[in-house]
Amino acid sequence: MNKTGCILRVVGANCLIYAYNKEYDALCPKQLKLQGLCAGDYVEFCYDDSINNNLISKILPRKNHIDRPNVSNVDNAFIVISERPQPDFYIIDKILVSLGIEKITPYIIISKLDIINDEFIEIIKKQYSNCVKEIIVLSALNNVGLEPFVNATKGKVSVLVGQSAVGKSSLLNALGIKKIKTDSLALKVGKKVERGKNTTKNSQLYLTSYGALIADTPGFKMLDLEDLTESELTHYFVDIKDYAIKCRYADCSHLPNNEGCEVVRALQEGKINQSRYDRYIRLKNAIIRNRKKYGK
Ligand SMILES: Nc1nc2c(ncn2[C@@H]2O[C@H](COP(=O)(O)OP(=O)(O)OP(=O)(O)O)[C@@H](O)[C@H]2O)c(=O)[nH]1
Ligand SMILES: [Mg+2]
Ligand SMILES: [Zn+2]
Repeated sequence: MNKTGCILRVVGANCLIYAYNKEYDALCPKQLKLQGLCAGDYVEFCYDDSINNNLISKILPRKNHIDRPNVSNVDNAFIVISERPQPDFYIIDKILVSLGIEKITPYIIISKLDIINDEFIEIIKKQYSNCVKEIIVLSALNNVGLEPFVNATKGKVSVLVGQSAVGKSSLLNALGIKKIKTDSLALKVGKKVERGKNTTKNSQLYLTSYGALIADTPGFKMLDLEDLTESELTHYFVDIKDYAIKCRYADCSHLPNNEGCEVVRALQEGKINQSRYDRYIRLKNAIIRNRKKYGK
């Protein structure tokens, strides 16, 4: 009889499946590998006497899929940031747009609470409170503030996203997932790390004791945002979108010199964060440049 389960890991043709509160080994036929079978995929499988193993017969339709980490059916993404290595806010904004397109619920985790300044937390909150479901501040090293993360991940498929050495693997270690070694432990937070040397390689979903599936990741591959239209871009800047919709000018660029523009007014009234707005314009300009370059 067929069982249904969720892929935790694919290594060659060997898969680990989570189903009915148990883990199963199974083999994946070549044609399903070619369909890109990966962690997070729901599959049908059953025991096959001829190979003395479980065999996967079908991948069920996907809700979404991201390339790096290579995971399907992602509910939540946690963008992990800390004061060191310094966050690149332009990249964070682009990740937020990508997550919006894939309909993945965004969260921000400010990690290493034990060594960061209150001002840093304030800077993040000012910019992102209106853009993510929740901003969670925690210290994996001291086991402080983990509960909101546990609540948000319970029963869901989540990915940890963020540059190297921000503390993603440490967080999973703090949850008791022992299989993950803290890859960067040996690497000091230095130039090399800040450039983004990634040390966690494979996409795997880890099952926590409280029933969450979480992928620790080597990075995040963004979609080609430059192919978006300007209004699509605005749609995924959720803190700007509502004002843009109310703007009285059709085809408004919402640039600072547009008198009477609703976005500009919200900016002046402090309802839109200036730094977020500046990066919105920067990304919009990148889109316009790209369109000109390719004559679209
Ligand atoms: N002080 C302090 N240090 C932390 C905390 N969490 C992680 N670290 C340190 O930060 C460094 C990087 O942590 P990792 O968990 O390996 O970072 P990562 O995000 O998994 O890095 P990659 O696997 O390279 O992407 C390690 O030296 C950790 O000990 C924390 O809460 N407080
Ligand atoms: Mg890691
Ligand atoms: Zn406008």
